[in-house]
Amino acid sequence: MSTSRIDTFRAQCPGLSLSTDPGVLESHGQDWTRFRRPDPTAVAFPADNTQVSDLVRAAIATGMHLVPSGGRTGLSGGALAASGEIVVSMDRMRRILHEDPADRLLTVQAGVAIAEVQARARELGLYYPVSFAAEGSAQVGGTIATNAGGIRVLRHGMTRERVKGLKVIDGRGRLLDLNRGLVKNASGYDLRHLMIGSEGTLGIVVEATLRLTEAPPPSRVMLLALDSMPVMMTVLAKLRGSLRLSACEFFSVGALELVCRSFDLRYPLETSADGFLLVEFDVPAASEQHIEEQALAIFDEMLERGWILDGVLSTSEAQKRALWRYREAISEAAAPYTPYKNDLSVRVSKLPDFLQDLTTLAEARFAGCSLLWYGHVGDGNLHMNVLKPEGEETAAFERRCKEASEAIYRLVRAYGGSVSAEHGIGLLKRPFLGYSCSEEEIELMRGIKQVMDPHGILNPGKLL
Ligand code: S2G
Ligand code: ZN
Repeated sequence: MSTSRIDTFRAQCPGLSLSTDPGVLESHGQDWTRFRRPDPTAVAFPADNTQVSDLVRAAIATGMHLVPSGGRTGLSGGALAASGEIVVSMDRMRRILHEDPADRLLTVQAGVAIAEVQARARELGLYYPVSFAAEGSAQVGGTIATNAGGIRVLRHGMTRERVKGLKVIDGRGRLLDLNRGLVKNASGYDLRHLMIGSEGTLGIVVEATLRLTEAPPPSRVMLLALDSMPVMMTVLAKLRGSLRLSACEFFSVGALELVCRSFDLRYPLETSADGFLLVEFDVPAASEQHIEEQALAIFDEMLERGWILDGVLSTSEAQKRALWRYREAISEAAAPYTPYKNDLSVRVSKLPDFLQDLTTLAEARFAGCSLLWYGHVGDGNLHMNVLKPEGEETAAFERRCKEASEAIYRLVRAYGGSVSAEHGIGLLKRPFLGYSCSEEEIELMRGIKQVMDPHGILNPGKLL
C-alpha cells in the first residue's frame, strides 16, 4: 500500500496500534496452513470495539481489505493475508468482561484463548465444553468465526451451541449486539447464527457471551484396538448402549505410529491393529464399581466377538491424559509434513461405508503418500491428512491434492456429506463449496454477503 494510503488509514484510526514490522507481518499474516506466503500491508491491534469500527470505516475510505485474525490456528487459510490486506488481530482484546454464574454465562472479548475460558469456567465450578488440540492458542473469536467443533461435540455440540450473545462490527463499521445472552428470543431472524461460521466475511467478532455447562462427572477412557475400521460403528453402538459417552475418537495405525515416533511415546497396546477407538465415558463416584464392571464386561464381549483385538481401561487421571495424547498429538505430529487436510463429514450411520469407499479412492489417488486417518466417530467427522512426500515441491503436491480432491468431494456429495465439517472453507476449500451447497444456497450467500459487507472489505476471497 502506498504510504499516503497507509497515512490516510492511520489518520482515520486515532490511537490504533498498526505494525508493518516484517516479523509481525509474517507471523500475523497467516494461520496453520502453509500453502501460501503471507503478504499483508500491516497488522492492526485494536484495543476496543470503537477502534475496530474505525478500522472498517478506514478500510471503506481507502479501499483496503481486512483479514480478521485470532489465534491463527485455522486450517483452511481463513486468516491468511496474502494480497496486501490489513490484518485485524484480536491480540489486544483479551479481557473477560463479565461472569454470571446464575445464568452460567461468561462474556469475553474475542481475543481470549479457549483454554482461558475453560480455566475460568472451572474456577466457577462449571465447564466450557469446546475442546481441541489448539485450544491453548485458539481464540474465542476465531472459534466462533469457524464454528469450531473438537472432541466434545458428541455430547455438547459445536461452538454454535455455546454462543448466547455476540457483538460484531459489520461491513459498514456498525456495532451489532446480537441476542444479548437471552435463552429465548423469537424476535426476527437470528443474525447471531448467521455470523457464527461466517469466517470473518460478514462481520468481525469483538465480544461473545458464552453458555457454560455443569462440570462433568469423573470419567475414564478406553483405548481399543479394532479388528477393522468399519467395525467402529458396531463398537460405538455397543458402548453407547451401556455407557454414557462424552467422546468417541478414532485413528489409524499410521497416525498412531507417527505420534509415537514424533514424540517418542511407547506403543499403548501389545497388539497392533489397523485402527483404534478412544472412548471416554462418565463414572460418577456413586456408581464407579458398577460402571467399571459393566465396561469390562462389554470389553470381554467385544473381544469374544472379534470386534476388538486388545484394549486398555484407564485407572488414573495421568493414564487418561496419556491415552488422550495419542489422539490429540496427531495434528502436531503431522504439521512438519505440510499435510493436505480433508475434514469431511457424513451422517454418522454412513461413516463406515464412506470410510471404506474413501480408503479405496485415496490409496489409488495418493500412491506414494502417507495417509493419516483420524476423527470424531460420534459426529461422522473424518480427518484424512495426506503428508507431502519428502522432496516433492509444495505447489506440485498441492495441485495433486486438489485434483484428487475433486474425486473425494464427488464421493462426499454422493453421501450427502460436507467438504468441511469443522475447519471452515477459508481459502483452501473455496473451489469446492459447491460440492456441499447448492447453487441456490450459494446465490443466497452472495446476496447476504452483499448486504452485510457492501464494500467487499471483509476477508474477500474467503469462503465465497
Ligand atoms: C482434530 C485438529 C486439526 C487437524 O484433530 O480433530 O480437527 O489437524 C482436528 O486436523
Ligand atoms: Zn477434528
